[in-house]
Amino acid sequence: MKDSEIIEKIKNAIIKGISEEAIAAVNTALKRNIETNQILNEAIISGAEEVGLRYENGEYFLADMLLAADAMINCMDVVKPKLIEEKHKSLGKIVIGTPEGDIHDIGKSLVIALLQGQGFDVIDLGVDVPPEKFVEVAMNENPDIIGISGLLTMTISKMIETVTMLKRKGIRAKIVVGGGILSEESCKYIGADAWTKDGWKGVKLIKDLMEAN
Ligand code: B12
Repeated sequence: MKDSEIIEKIKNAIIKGISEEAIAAVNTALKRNIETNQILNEAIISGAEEVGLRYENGEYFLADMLLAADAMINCMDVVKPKLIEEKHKSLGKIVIGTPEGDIHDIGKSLVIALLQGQGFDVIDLGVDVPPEKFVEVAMNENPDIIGISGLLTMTISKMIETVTMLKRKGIRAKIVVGGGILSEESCKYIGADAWTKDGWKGVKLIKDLMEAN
């Protein structure tokens, strides 16, 4: 089987929500030394995006989507040890979470895997994180970057509250917001330093922000 076929196999198994098939294909890919970045980007992220689209189009129901999310997370668990083994020295520390009121965590999990794969230390605050929690952890951990993953327009106000509180407390970390609903305009409105709706672009702009520091 060609490498591209194994990648397709992982992606299709995620889309179908068949964890065992997806895990077996990821293990094959790792044995064949297919790059972890390729597995993440072309199979796992690409599969997650396709599932999101199908759900939005009404082609998929909640149960289909949750099975697919499970398969994706199971695949990431298989890839993670390899990602950690590959990283040599820490590129920086990132605290990340979704704003209060928002429980979408598929994109956050993916971007965390990408960041860890590139050598960042990531502290995951999880979902539905109140502004005070971001501040508390930022004060204790002194991260280089704070990431907020937001998928709901109605929680933009919470992102603003979080950024305002972080700045008021004198936190100097750069703030990056990510998520499918964001735009240049909403980033300015939130008061963040950068924004993205693409995981890889996010990793690149985080690296750029670190260099500019
Ligand atoms: C899956 C999903 C759900 C799942 C979430 C499961 C889970 N565990 O995450 C469930 C069913 C629970 C759900 C619930 C709801 N959802 Co929903 N959901 C989606 C859906 C279909 C896919 C989101 C997704 O996972 N995309 C795939 C990932 C990979 O993309 P992503 O998140 O953008 O992440 C990428 C980048 O943005 C980036 N990134 C993400 N975060 C970060 C952070 C940083 C720092 C960086 C650098 C990068 C980065 O990296 C990722 C990889 O490239 C979207 C529609 C869509 N197509 O996006 C709606 C959507 C987000 N949901 C929506 C809504 C309205 C809801 C509900 C309110 C529905 C309801 N009426 O109950 C609830 C809200 C629940 C809550 N309180 O949070 C709306 C939001 C609309 C809006 N503008 O506000 C959307 C857009 C659907 C729509 N078109 O109406 N949802």
